[in-house]
Amino acid sequence: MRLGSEERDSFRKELFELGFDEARFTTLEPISNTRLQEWVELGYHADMEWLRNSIEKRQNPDLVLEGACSAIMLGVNYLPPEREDASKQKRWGKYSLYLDYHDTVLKGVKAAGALLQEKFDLGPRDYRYYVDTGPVMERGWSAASGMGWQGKNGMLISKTHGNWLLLATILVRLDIEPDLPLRKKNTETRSGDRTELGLLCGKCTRCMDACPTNAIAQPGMINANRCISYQTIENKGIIPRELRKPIGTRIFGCDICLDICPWNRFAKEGRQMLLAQRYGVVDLSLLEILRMDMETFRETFRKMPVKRLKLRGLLRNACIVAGNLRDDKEWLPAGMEESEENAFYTSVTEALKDLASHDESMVRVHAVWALYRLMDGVRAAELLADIRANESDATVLEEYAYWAAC
Ligand code: B12
Ligand code: SF4
Ligand code: SF4
Repeated sequence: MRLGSEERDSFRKELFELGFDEARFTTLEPISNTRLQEWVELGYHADMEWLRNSIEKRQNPDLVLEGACSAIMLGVNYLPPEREDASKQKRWGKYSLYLDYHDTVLKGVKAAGALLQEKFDLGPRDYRYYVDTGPVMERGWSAASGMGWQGKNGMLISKTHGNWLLLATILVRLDIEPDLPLRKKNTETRSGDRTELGLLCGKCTRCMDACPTNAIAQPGMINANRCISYQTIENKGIIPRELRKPIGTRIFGCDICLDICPWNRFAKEGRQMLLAQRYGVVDLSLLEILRMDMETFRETFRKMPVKRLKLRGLLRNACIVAGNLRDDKEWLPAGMEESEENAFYTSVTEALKDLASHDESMVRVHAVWALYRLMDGVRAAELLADIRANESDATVLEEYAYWAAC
């Protein structure tokens, strides 16, 4: 059975009604270029070995669902409403200000699957769906479907929604008339490289220039080892010392190379039919986070992406933000008078001192780093003398030794 353009377009409308902001169709075939392989060979996947282990499947969708000939690429706009204190929001990756999209978007994708069965007489084994976690290159297939193109920042950028689409995929054993990929000069055609990196970026390099850790190794190629998003979300251990300062005020995720992109100017806030906002998180103060206990963590981040980081990971990230406080006052309480700043720094220092004795050595390393960044070295050494005397973990002792040698 082949789904012609009329039926396809009416199905698309139903997908919009389910809450998707984009629904595009593409034909599947093995991917001819080897960019994913090169990326992994260069070590840019950091310790995400699951990416290396699934290269073949990612390159060839037939290994994921035998006989699948089309992909339905779905996009959900997650641009939150603008707030007066927008700068606070930049501390968190925007996607983390919602209940975990893996769950909420999945509900829509399941409903789309049910529609496929009902309308086109398919069985549950005739399609497979994923939200982020499957062995499918979601950005490449979305570009192939004409939803947008992959920018130099690696993101799938849409002319309508800018950088603010979350993606989902349905691979299906149904021959669907494909949508056409984008092409330069705003025309669409089937010819040429349908997924050219940076297709509509022109000479712009804003994202590459803005990345504070130089993580964009080449246009469209992110070295995860250097990426703040990887370090603050995926890395479960110690964050390399050289990256801690450039992490700046970012506590979870990073949108710097997204925010700077001029294509966002056309984006409007999302309808949020498949997302559930938890915007209150941006109001958490640094001291509240540094002092957070397990129960509050569970309650605050229930069903949210931050939950996966666990409290110890959040404390680690908060220590880094605290250590950077003197470089950027972004996390200082709003409206704080200069005369009150000393008291604030004293409270932060006390909280960090407590974390320097935390059960987890990984938290202790970052607390020690933060105290030395915030204080004069001699005073930090004095403050930590008793704690250091009881320290036996090699990674924490290395942090002390580093500062002693400075
Ligand atoms: C691993 C991963 C990460 C890693 C690595 C990021 C990276 N750039 O590769 C880390 C942890 C750093 C990360 C960070 C983020 N991520 Co992420 N991540 C992924 C994941 C799971 C796999 C990406 C991957 O395979 N990377 C390897 C590179 C080599 O592949 P690629 O990016 O797909 O690009 C290659 C292919 O397209 C290939 N290619 C070339 N030609 C063709 C042709 C065809 C037909 C195909 C199919 C492919 C193809 O070449 C490209 C370049 O090498 C995807 C979900 C998924 N299943 O795809 C989400 C995903 C890319 N992440 C997402 C998001 C939102 C983020 C963050 C914004 C989160 C945050 N706020 O902190 C940041 C953005 C960082 C950035 N600038 O990329 C979204 C992006 C949505 C969008 N509009 O693009 C995705 C799609 C998740 C989702 N379902 O919505 N992420
Ligand atoms: S997400 Fe942040 S650290 Fe990663 S490439 Fe973009 S700007 Fe750089
Ligand atoms: S900032 Fe410029 S170079 Fe980067 S993705 Fe956007 S348009 Fe492309």
